[in-house]
Parts: sequence; C-alpha cells; structure tokens
Amino acid sequence: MPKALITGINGQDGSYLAEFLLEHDYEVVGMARRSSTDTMGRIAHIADQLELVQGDLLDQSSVNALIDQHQPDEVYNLAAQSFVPTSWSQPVLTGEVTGLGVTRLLEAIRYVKPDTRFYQASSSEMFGKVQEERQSETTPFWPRSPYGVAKVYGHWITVNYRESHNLFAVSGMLFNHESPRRGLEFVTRKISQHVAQIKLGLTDKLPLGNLDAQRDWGFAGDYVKAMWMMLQQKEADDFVIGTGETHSVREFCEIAFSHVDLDYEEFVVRDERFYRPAEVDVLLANPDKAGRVLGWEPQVDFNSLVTMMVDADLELLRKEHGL
Ligand code: NAP
Ligand code: G4F
Repeated sequence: MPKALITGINGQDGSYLAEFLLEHDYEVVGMARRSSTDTMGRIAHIADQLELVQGDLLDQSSVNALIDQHQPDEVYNLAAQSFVPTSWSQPVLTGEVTGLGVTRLLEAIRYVKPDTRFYQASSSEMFGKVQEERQSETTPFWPRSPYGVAKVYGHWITVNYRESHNLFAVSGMLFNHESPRRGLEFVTRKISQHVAQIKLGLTDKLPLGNLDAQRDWGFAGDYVKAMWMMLQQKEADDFVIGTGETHSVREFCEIAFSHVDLDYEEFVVRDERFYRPAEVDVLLANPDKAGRVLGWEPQVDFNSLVTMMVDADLELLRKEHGL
C-alpha cells in the first residue's frame, strides 16, 4: 500500500486529494497545525480513514520528524498562506510559509528519504502581469503580490532540488480551482454564499471589488487528480493545469444570480476595500502539455461549477437555518 503525506490536508484541495488517494488504496497521513478551534470540517467525513499528525511548515523539526516517522512514498505540499490579500498585510509570514516552507520540506526529504516523490502546489498567480495571452510551462513569471512572489520561490526551489539533488520533485502550476469547500473569503465562494443568503432572505447585498478581473476557473476535484498523475510519471516535470477558458467575476455573478432567478445588478455593490494594490487582470491557461503527457482533462465546465456552488450553499444554509 503506497503511503502519502499531505500538508494542508484540512484545506480545500487537501480534502479532495485525501478522498482521491483513499479511493486509490493509499495510506494517507495528513499534516495540520494545532488550532484552538476545530478546523477539520472538510475532512470530518473521512477522519477515521486518515492518520492526522501535527506539524507546521514554519517549524523545521516538526517537518523532519514527520518524514522520518512516516517514511512517505509521496508528499503533496498543499499547505500555504493562500489568500492573496493577506499577503500584503502579512508579507513576511507569507514568505516564510508559502516560500521557505517548501525548502523546509525538501530539506527533510533530501536528508531523511530522498526517494520520496514530491509535489509542490504552485500557482497561476506566478504569471501575474501576463507575458503571453495563454500561459504555459514556458511563460515567464511576473508575480503581482507577495503571495505570487513566494510561490515563484517555491516553484524554483522545487526545480532546483530536482536539478541539484536529483529528487523526484514536481511543480503543478494550477489555475484557480473552486468547489463548495472553497474558503468563504475567495470571490467564487463569497458570491455563491451571498447568492444563497439573498435568495433565502438572510441578507440583501453583496459587496465586491473588481468585477472585471478574469480567471481560468475549474473544479478542485478535477485538479487533485492532476497532482497525483504528475507523481506517477517516469520523469519529474512541471505542468500547467487549467481549463483553457477565462471568465470575469461579473460573469460568475451573472450566472450565480440568474440560477436562482435574480439579477446581480440589483444586489452587487462596489466596495473599495476589496480592490488590490496590484491586480492580476486576466489569467488563461494553456494546458496542452497536461493533456498530451498526462492525459488530464477537466470534467466540470464553468457553468456547472457556478451552479454546483450555489446549490451547495443553498442546501447548507437551509439546513443551518431550518428553512
Ligand atoms: P486552503 O484551503 O487555503 O488550504 C491551505 C492549507 O494550508 C490549510 O490546511 C491551512 O491550515 C494550511 N496551512 C497554512 N499555514 C500553514 C502552516 N504554517 N503550516 C502548515 N499548514 C499550514 O488552500 P487550497 O485552495 O486548498 O490550496 C492548496 C494549495 O494550492 C495552496 O498551497 C495554494 O496556495 C495552492 N493553490 C491553490 C489554488 C486554488 O485555486 N485553490 C490555485 C493554485 C495554487 P489551517 O486550516 O490551519 O489554516
Ligand atoms: O478568489 P480570489 O481571492 O482568488 P485569487 O486572488 O485569484 O487567488 C486564488 O487563485 C490563485 C491561483 O491563481 C491561488 F494561487 C490562490 O491561492 C487563490 O486560491 O480573487 C479572484 C479575483 C481577483 O482578481 C480579485 O480582485 O476576484 C477579484 N475580486 C473582486 N471582488 C475579489 C473580490 N476577490 C475577493 N477575494 N473578494 C472580493 O470581494
């Protein structure tokens, strides 16, 4: 039975990846940091099938101990300070966790179990001010946030450990992926949750920032499969994962509101607090290499993603409020 260690197991992607690996007969060990409140909601339904262990990417000794004690065949590094706006208010923390945290894991693997296969969760935020209309594995980076800068570091240190120490270390450059388990502060989930609240009469406004920003949005459940596929290849290599379609925040709103027979223009209000010091205007993946080499393709289209998220939030709120 292969053994996988997932950092950030209680995050959106960690929960889908854990499900996927369990279905594929892996022994799954999940690293999460200690918290004074329960942060395990996303994995509560599979908790009895996992081994959960405490650790923090800020703490080298906890990371070393995990690799030593569990001797994983595969490590998926999904842990990060992942919210872009927070990276302007906490740039040093973001650099420590999202950037240097990658090196801490790679160092542990290098010294303790160098045949471990390593996946780094890189991001389309690295492309930032895009240098090509469709971003591929060869598009130069121009990050626009401290988060994006930290991810560029994480990407290159992964490549560097592959080249310097011959580790099987890969970087998945994933474009935005969403789901009903997405954190409430990200724009897609913020919209789906507010649409459901408005429909049920629980609120009457949705404050948003830049409606013209465009993203290549896919479904998180599809994207975790690509992570696994990357670690099953003969050679370690880096891949862009996305849908090859881009849509604006406005389009997301239009579809989400019209799904419950409402007009977004009556409810969305502009709020300066949600604009960013430097914006990533448009992201659009060129996932050709992933299709060709991995045989990966997204299964959920944009419209289905939006309606899936709105339906899930409606169901959740109805249960919560007994409606
Ligand atoms: P997420 O839901 O925000 O999950 C992040 C995880 O990292 C959480 O489990 C969090 O734990 C953990 N974490 C934060 N700081 C940590 C620390 N110091 N030590 C250990 N764990 C820590 O993010 P996601 O959407 O699942 O994304 C997974 C990864 O992919 C992240 O690295 C993200 O940057 C990257 N990524 C995401 C996307 C996307 O669109 N979702 C696209 C490209 C790349 P707590 O619950 O304790 O905070
Ligand atoms: O949903 P977002 O916060 O995601 P963002 O910044 O694209 O980052 C996500 O995707 C990255 C991959 O490219 C990941 F690496 C990263 O970890 C994270 O998962 O914002 C999307 C867009 C932005 O252009 C933002 O300006 O939505 C715009 N937006 C407009 N109003 C808003 C809001 N974003 C948020 N969070 N909240 C708003 O009210």
